[in-house]
Amino acid sequence: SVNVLSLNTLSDLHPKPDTTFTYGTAGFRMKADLLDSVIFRTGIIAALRSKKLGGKVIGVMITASHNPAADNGVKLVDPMGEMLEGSWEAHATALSNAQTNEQVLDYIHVMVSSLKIDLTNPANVVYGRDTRPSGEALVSALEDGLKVLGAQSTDYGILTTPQLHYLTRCLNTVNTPESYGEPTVEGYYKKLAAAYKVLVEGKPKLSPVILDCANGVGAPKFKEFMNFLGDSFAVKIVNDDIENSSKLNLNSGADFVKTGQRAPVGLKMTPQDRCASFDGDADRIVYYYMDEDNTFKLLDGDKIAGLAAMFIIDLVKAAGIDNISVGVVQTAYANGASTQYLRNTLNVPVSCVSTGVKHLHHEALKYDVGVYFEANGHGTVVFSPTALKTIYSTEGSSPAQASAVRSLRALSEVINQTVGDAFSDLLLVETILTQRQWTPKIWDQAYSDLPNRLVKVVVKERSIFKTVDAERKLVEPAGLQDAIDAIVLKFRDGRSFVRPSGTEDVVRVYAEAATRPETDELAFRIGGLVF
Ligand code: 16G
Ligand code: ZN
Repeated sequence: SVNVLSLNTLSDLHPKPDTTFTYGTAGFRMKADLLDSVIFRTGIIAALRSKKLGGKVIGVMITASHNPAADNGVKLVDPMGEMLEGSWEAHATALSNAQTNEQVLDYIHVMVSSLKIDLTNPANVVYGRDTRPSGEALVSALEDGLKVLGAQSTDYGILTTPQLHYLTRCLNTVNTPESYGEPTVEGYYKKLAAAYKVLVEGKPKLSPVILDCANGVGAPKFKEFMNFLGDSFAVKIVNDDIENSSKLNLNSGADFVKTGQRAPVGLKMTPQDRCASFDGDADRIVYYYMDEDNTFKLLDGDKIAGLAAMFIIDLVKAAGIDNISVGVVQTAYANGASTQYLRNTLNVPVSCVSTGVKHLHHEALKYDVGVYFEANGHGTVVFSPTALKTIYSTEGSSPAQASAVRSLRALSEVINQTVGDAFSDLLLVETILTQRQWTPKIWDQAYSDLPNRLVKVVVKERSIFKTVDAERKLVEPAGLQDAIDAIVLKFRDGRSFVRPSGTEDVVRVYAEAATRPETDELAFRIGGLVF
């Protein structure tokens, strides 16, 4: 049973502030100075989750991704490197909101009995953090939480979020047929670099990619990675100042570039350049370039999904494999033109799911090869066990087929299948551009994005907004969807939807239409309905 004395002593060190917490799509995330008790209790949840799963390794990542330096957050990683199982989000929320030590203990007991957790099971937890200065103290809070149930733990120090996902999966599959790689950061670098070298072997090298690291963890970690990539990869890193924490994500990074549709600070583009931005924990990436007439062109998650799907479909064909189905998963934020391109040009099935990586990942597992990306640049490709078996048992009956098979195998290794990974997605895109000898402009020509606008509307109570159909339709407040539909009808290629944010106290309005002025007007009019 729980050692009450130790729980009380440790819990007293991490008093709960007068705030209500929610474990949402981004885990717990807020101003770092409110997080001490939350992270302490997250340690308890991680230990319970591990015990529940018979001692499997659970990951804990301390990061606030693209948010400002003063924020921080925490997210749990399940054994195969996926996001925490949905039903446990409510337990994390409940435990974080317990008012007293007694209530903390009570809730632990509720979980133990309702979930039939055997407390005598071992608990194993690994953790890492991004470069935020608040991370160090929060790690101590986490360690205190892990002590409560006597969890075994390993501190992996500063990591990108996807590296922690990778490590968690490797640790849980070590010495099994599903082994995912050597469970070290070096093992991660070696695996990706070896696969990348196979993919670009013998192809003329492209000009260096200019890489904006948002002054976050991606900078030191990508530099480490370069020791393994060596000559195979040419990069020019900008925004790599992690000493001055106020610069983290400031006017830089994938979120800034995607939202503002402009280049980050510290990056002077010329029309020859191919640029990419990571976010603050390196699980998102967007590309961009400048056209001859100096207009900024964004290649977002939708463009990456299109490129990846095109490439994989071609490779599967070239390999002479005909029993692997490729599918793409998007959210309602995917540009309408990207969905058209996937469906009508590539002829791939496209599913639309609710916002949040866990929904995309889950849906992508339904295909043999599932490509999923959010427009914001978070995404990856997952290969089913059947697909992997086919790829590894096929040899190809001509040199061209054999080479396509080799590429497919290497592709399944270069891609981080646990979660969207900016490093791995960068290598994926660079592979395709190198194999095809394409400029970003050629890549961009697959389709033209419809103009689109995303606006935030501050409302009194965002919980009154209820959506269905992968967040594309409102069922509450009553009548609002009809009003939206009536307006959308008047716009050429018009599409608009309204959903409550899962991470901010706002309602988001998305609009797209045939032209920029029509899009702006559509967004304005739908926003007016919500307000
Ligand atoms: C979270 C999600 C991200 C999503 C965003 C939407 C994960 C790991 N992260 O950050 O995928 O795009 O929320 O935010 O699932 P919103 O609900 O405020 O629009
Ligand atoms: Zn992120």
